[in-house]
Amino acid sequence: MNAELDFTNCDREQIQYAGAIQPHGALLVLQEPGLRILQASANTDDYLGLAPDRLLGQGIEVVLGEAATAGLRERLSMQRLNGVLLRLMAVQPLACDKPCHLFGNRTDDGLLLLEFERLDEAARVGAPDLYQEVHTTLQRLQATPTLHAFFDLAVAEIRAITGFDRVMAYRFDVDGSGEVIAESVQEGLETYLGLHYPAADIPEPARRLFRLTWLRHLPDVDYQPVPLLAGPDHPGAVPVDLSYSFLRSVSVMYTGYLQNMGVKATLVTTLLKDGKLWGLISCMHHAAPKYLPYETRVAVECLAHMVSLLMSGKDAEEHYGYRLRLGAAREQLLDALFRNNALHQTLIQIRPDVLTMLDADGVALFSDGRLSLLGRTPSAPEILALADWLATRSELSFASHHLPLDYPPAAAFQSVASGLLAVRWSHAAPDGLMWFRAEWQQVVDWAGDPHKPVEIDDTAGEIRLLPRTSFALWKETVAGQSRRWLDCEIEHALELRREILDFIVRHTEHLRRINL
Ligand code: BLA
Repeated sequence: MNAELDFTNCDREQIQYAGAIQPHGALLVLQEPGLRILQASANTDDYLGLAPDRLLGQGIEVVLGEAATAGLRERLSMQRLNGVLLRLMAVQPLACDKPCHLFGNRTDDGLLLLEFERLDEAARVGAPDLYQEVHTTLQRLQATPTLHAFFDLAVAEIRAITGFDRVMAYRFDVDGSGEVIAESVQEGLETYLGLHYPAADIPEPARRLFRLTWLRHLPDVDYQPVPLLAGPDHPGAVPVDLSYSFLRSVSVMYTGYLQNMGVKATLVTTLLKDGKLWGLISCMHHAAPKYLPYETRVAVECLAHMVSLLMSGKDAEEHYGYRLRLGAAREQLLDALFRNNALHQTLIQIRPDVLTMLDADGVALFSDGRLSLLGRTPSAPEILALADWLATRSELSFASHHLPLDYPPAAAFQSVASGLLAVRWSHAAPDGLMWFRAEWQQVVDWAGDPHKPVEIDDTAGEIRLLPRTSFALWKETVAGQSRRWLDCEIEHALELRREILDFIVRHTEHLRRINL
């Protein structure tokens, strides 16, 4: 066993260059503007009625005929696809009696990828009902009273629409690990609600794709990958970037992982908040492979977009009262500040002080060479060293609910300050405010041992990473962490900083005038 094995291996797999697709469609790689076929998936016969050797080197007309090719050219000229996967049109391949959806995207290397998926007549007929259902769901989502109820409803509705036997909302933590925060699961299956998964389970290349494509579908975990073939005039053809392809063959690390979990099919959509990756909706099917037609996928994608947009509002709504209280307390504090003309005295000694208004355990004010403390805080030398460290950072604000991870000396005082919310007045000096939160000894349920995300198989004479096979509940007491800082608390700290700065500037000006 190699003790030095590096789990970032998973972060290095170039999953976009898979060189193969899943079998629920066919893919052609073309060169523009001639639309000559450079590569074809080995299964084109199944969807287009022509084997790859009859396509490679030919123009797309052999598949679509002249009229449909003219239509395709027109659509392509209207759309600079910019990578984004687009449904272009429904087509009837000349050599096949079944119609297809045709999707397209352009790679950064200027290649055109065309993907063909069989058109599902029943899904097309059912689409209007489905869109009505999405509409009703949106209205119901808007009416949910809390973020918790919002996600419970979102996963239940997506399960109703898709028929997957498990649908989860998964939220990322800052370190890349994550937690199942809502779940709708078929009776009889064990629940994953509340389980935490380590960052290594979803490596960086997969996260990159989450931002590019909103929806990824794996209808059959046990599928046989279909290779991409190149023509004889293109020996050793360059690997094609399949980042936007919906048919891309996925990593064996992922399929192995799902097989270990007893999962037969998945559908994963992205959740963004303020443009950043926030979480996922992950759908799993345990009973059998499960293919979701294009019409249903669009409905889920639309819901995922709406969930992303609405959840920020829900989050804000949920803390509305607290936000109002923070605002009112800030106003009172500033009034007092301008009346007293004394920063330390006002912020620390007069009620409401900077601590009572914000949910924290201690506060430190460092200004004009003076340090004032209130509540439970680290010692004065520890705070001054921390202020010096903060002053080396380019940002004027800092929020962490695991300070010892960001600043290792904090391990010495983590029981009183595992959480830190800090603002500095300026880049010129370490002066500013720090709120502390005590360590929150919480028990976290991990699905498997997060320190051992893979098992190692060296039986074949080579060391290979295998997805973990044990999903036994593994409990870890998380040390060195506090409750998270809410967005409204961070905003409050920033607003207070701006107002205090305003006070300092006016106060200095006032003193200057007096001394003139
Ligand atoms: C991909 N792993 C993924 C994806 C998810 C997870 C959601 C993206 C799938 C997609 O885009 O369709 C993991 N799914 C989860 C988790 C939950 C869930 C945690 O529902 C929790 C509820 N996987 C491992 C380990 C490695 C690994 C140890 O567990 C590597 C050593 C690799 N996972 C891995 C790879 C991918 C992946 C390489 C990308 C697959 C691909 O798109 O090609």
